[in-house]
Amino acid sequence: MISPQLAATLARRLETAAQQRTEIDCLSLEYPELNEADAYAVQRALRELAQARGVRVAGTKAGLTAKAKQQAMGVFEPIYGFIGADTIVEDGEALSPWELIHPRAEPETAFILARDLCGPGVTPEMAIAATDAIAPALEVIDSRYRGFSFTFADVIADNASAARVVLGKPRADPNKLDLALLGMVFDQDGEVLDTAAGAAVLGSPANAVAWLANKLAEVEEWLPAGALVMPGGMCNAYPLVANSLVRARFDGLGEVSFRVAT
Ligand code: OOG
Ligand code: MG
Repeated sequence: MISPQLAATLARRLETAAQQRTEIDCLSLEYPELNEADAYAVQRALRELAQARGVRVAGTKAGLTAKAKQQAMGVFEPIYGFIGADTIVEDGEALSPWELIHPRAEPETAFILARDLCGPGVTPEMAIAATDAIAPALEVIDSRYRGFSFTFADVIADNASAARVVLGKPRADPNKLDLALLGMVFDQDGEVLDTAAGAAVLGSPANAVAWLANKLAEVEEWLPAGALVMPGGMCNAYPLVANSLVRARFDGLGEVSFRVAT
């Protein structure tokens, strides 16, 4: 296990890369022995740095929960990261790509929890029962690593490439949706980029939320009431193009969009 000092040093390296918008080499190049537990220790140190800047943690994201995403990134296991309240963007707002390094957008169905969800033993049914509402969302991911390329440990340390969450205004009762069958069309200026159904995400996004609660239990953490939970992108992520309108429409749920500033 890496020392708390090294975890803090590596977290500062990632934080500086994000703040200065400069790509860095993968941590695994210098520390090839970095394992999953080490990487989550770096991520927690990164979260502490954000909290020390006054950032509130608004929720948790799961990532690499869809086969399309796993294949695109060459990492075949789900991961998680934290969502800083300062990274949440309102539906319809413009997003400045120059604040980020090489941002990409991906559609997700956001969960807003009514009650704590604490593993182990959380089932998808329990995840739905603890959910207040589902909202359409677009996550903007941005790797701090050169060429948006990384190992499993690298991407965990880099807070699962978290950068922005564009949270849609519509809200739906999870009991009124068939989450596995929920169809989605992802477009840029009306041109279809990709399509998917909820089942792309571990069979159902509710499975991803249950996985997340159970995974967090390994480090005695949980998903608290009021948290925003992102279950993972339903299809590939696409690079932001200046001055375009990025939109995702969900069957029975509504849509979310943002404009990419020039
Ligand atoms: C890792 C983050 C993945 C998702 O929804 O799958 C993620 C990455 O692809 O850079 O947020
Ligand atoms: Mg995502």
